Amino acid sequence: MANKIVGSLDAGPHRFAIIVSRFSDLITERLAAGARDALRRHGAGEGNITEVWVPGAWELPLAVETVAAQKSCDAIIAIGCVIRGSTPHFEYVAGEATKGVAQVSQRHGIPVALGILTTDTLEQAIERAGSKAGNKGVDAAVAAIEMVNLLAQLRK
Ligand code: INI
Repeated sequence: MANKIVGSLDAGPHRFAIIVSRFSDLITERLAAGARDALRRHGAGEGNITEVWVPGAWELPLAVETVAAQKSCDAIIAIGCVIRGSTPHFEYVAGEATKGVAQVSQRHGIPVALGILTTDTLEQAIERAGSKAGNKGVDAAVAAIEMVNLLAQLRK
C-alpha cells in the first residue's frame, strides 16, 4: 500500500506569526481573531503566537519576509483584505501581496498560509470573515498547522 504522509492538526510546540494588514480592519480584525482562536483550539501556547500589524496588504510581503528571515517562527499566517469595488489598483495590490507572500514561503522553506481575501465587494468579504462562508483566517491557521507538521515529517 502507498505510504501516505499527512500533517497533523496539532499545533504543539510550534511558533506562529500572524501578520495582519490594518486596511479594512473591520474585516481583518475578524480574520485575525479567527486565526488566533484556531491556533489556541489546536493547542498552540499563548507565548508561541506573535501578531504583527502592517498598514495594508501591499506591506505584507516585506513584513512576512523579515519575520521569516529571523527564523523566530515555524509558520506564518498572512491576513489582509483587498476589495475590487473600491480599489482602482486592485490587481496590483492583490497580485503583489499574494505573489510576494508565496515567494517568501518558497525562499525560506516556511509555510506562509494565505489569509488574504480578494473579493469584488465588501459583502463578499464580510461573508468570508465569520459569517455565511466561514472565516478564512481560521482556514489559513489550520492550513499553517497542517503544513508545519507535514514539513517536519518530510524533513525527518
Ligand atoms: N490595502 C489593502 O490591504 N486593501 C485595499 O483594498 C487597499 N486599497 O483599497 O487601496 C489597500 N491599499 C493600501 C496599500 O495596501 C498600501 O498600504 C498603501 O498603498 C501604502 O503603501
